[in-house]
Amino acid sequence: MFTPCRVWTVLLLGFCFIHGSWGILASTLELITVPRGVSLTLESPSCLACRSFLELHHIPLDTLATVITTKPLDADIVTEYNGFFPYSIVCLNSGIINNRTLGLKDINDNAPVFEKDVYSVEVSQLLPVGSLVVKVKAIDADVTPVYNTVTYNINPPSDTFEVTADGSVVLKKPLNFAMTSFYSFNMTAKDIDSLSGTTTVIVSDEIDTRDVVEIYINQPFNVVKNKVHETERALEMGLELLVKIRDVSRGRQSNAVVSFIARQTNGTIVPPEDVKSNLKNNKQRIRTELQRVLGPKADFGIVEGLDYNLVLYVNLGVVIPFICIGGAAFVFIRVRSRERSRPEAERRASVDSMDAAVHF
Ligand SMILES: [Ca+2]
Ligand SMILES: [Ca+2]
Repeated sequence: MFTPCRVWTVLLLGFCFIHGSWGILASTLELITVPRGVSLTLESPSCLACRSFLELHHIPLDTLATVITTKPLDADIVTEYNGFFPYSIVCLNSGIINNRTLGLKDINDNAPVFEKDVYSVEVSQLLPVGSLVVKVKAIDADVTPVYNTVTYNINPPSDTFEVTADGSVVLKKPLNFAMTSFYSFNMTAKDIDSLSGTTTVIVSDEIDTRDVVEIYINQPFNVVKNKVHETERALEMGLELLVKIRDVSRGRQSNAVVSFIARQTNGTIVPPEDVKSNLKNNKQRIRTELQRVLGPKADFGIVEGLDYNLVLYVNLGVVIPFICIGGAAFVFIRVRSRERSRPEAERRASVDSMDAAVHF
């Protein structure tokens, strides 16, 4: 015997069923017999996301009602319920609640996505083999573990790096930034059906700024900036060391200030004081190499902190004339100003006197 307001599901259409877990798409989810005169409503207070997928159709006094889907059901949306949609058919007359649980079988419709498109890290060349270089992570939005478990790979496989199951990239053999200024490789994350995401890892040298040497080159900043590679090679020839230019900045008068690191052929960084001694002791040879690249007037000087001696020397040739011009203008303005304040006769006498002086 029916209670006054209990509704009964008599037919399920489509590919879903209550308390089960297969299928995902259905336009009509359940067909309900309703006691005459009973009003119904559909609720899903514990899962607001679920409510947006379902709709109750019931004409007042009709003995049939339907629950339909308003869009394709997606198990991944309700991950907190492990793919189960809870909802209720409530009889408004009596307040009786008929609970439902719609179980959805997940499908593998999401590929893993890395948290970053590019992982860029700086590490020391002295990093021991077996050390962690960087940890990558890819998220697969499928709710079922079998579909959201990812495996990581380096593509193509690297001689220098390898990746563990949890996305940790570790060092397989010592780094050598003398041979390459940085390492770059691609990684993939795949799920069980080989749906995949990719990312790029860039590993560059962790430089101690105290190892950087700066020199001033008396050539236009843009010229040196456009010949970084050639300037690097010229310094290498002159210093007989491996050189990596880190920056070319604009010095005074738009000339160039070049920052670089020098290494032995085994990759060891040469202390800045040794590099500076080399620059001084082999100045002519280095100048000659720079002139091959930057022109016959190219020269350089060592930048010692704020001691831009060469820069100041060049600037003085410009500053001093400006000081003179500025001083002359000041005197002229002072004379004109004082002229206006003097009586006319006195001013004319003074003009005559100045004219006479001009024509001596
Ligand atoms: Ca997946
Ligand atoms: Ca899915």
